[in-house]
Amino acid sequence: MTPVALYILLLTACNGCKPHLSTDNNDHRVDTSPPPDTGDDTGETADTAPDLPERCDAMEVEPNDSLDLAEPIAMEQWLCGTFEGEGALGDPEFLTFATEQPGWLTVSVEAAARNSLADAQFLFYDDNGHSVFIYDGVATSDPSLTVPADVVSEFGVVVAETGYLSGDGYDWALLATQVKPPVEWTFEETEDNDASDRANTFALDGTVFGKMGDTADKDWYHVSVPAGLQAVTFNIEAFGSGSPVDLQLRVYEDGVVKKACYHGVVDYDLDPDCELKVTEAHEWDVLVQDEYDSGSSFNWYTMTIAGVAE
Ligand SMILES: [Ca+2]
Ligand SMILES: [Ca+2]
Ligand SMILES: [Ca+2]
Ligand SMILES: [Ca+2]
Repeated sequence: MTPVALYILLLTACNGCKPHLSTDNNDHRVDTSPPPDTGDDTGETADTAPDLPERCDAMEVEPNDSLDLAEPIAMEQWLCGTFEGEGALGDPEFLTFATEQPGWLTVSVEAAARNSLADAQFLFYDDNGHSVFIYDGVATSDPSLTVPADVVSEFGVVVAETGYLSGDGYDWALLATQVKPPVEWTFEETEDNDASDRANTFALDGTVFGKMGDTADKDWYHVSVPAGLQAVTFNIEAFGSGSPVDLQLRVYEDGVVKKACYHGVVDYDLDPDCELKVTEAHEWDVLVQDEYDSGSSFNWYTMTIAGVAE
């Protein structure tokens, strides 16, 4: 499936899954839209730089409404634009950028943070056809994504308004930047670990780096808990550090669920964080999977399992 087809499919699938904003701009929000371009409009001088709005390094160049018209952008710069189209999908912004070295990268869109009326979302994809759809960040409607990009590649982003709304005040800003890994780990998962009898051995007090690499991926780990501890803690770091996942974790003993963890201390922390009290030695199998069975090469996590001494 092409990214465009996927994009349209996902947009269609999600139409109505969020409340639509009123198009009547009468709620007294601060209008942060860029000032009108009062410069000479020669129509030809694309290199003429208009005054940039605050915290913008460059402005989008329309039309950028399809894969064929995708706009190459520079990394490490805030690109600013406005949803202002009339089509059924509002004003999609197709953008591309290329990395120059392997590593991790973050793509962030700011709309609410800049007092925009827009609820922005984006589709992110690489040139191998892997893609992921991002609606929200952590405790904000502004979407952000941090992923490993192990090979130098071109990437694409399609930014759109969640309700396909557009007009004055529906501004957005996007930054694609290379970053240090946001997490540390002591070993990496080894597939195929999709069943408990193929579980990866997990040494207590370690941290695994794994991926929900495919749809409905199941990652099993086996951990031996020695006697003499008072508790064992399970901590997943993923969504909170920019991964596009919503994971759950289950601890099994002899095939019976001992503990199921769905989120952190607060509900909106999607990363499971829980503990099990212990009084003796145990042999446990731990299953990590996505709440919605989604998977891609971008869907990473780390999990730490640690013993708490008496
Ligand atoms: Ca636009
Ligand atoms: Ca556009
Ligand atoms: Ca996996
Ligand atoms: Ca697996």
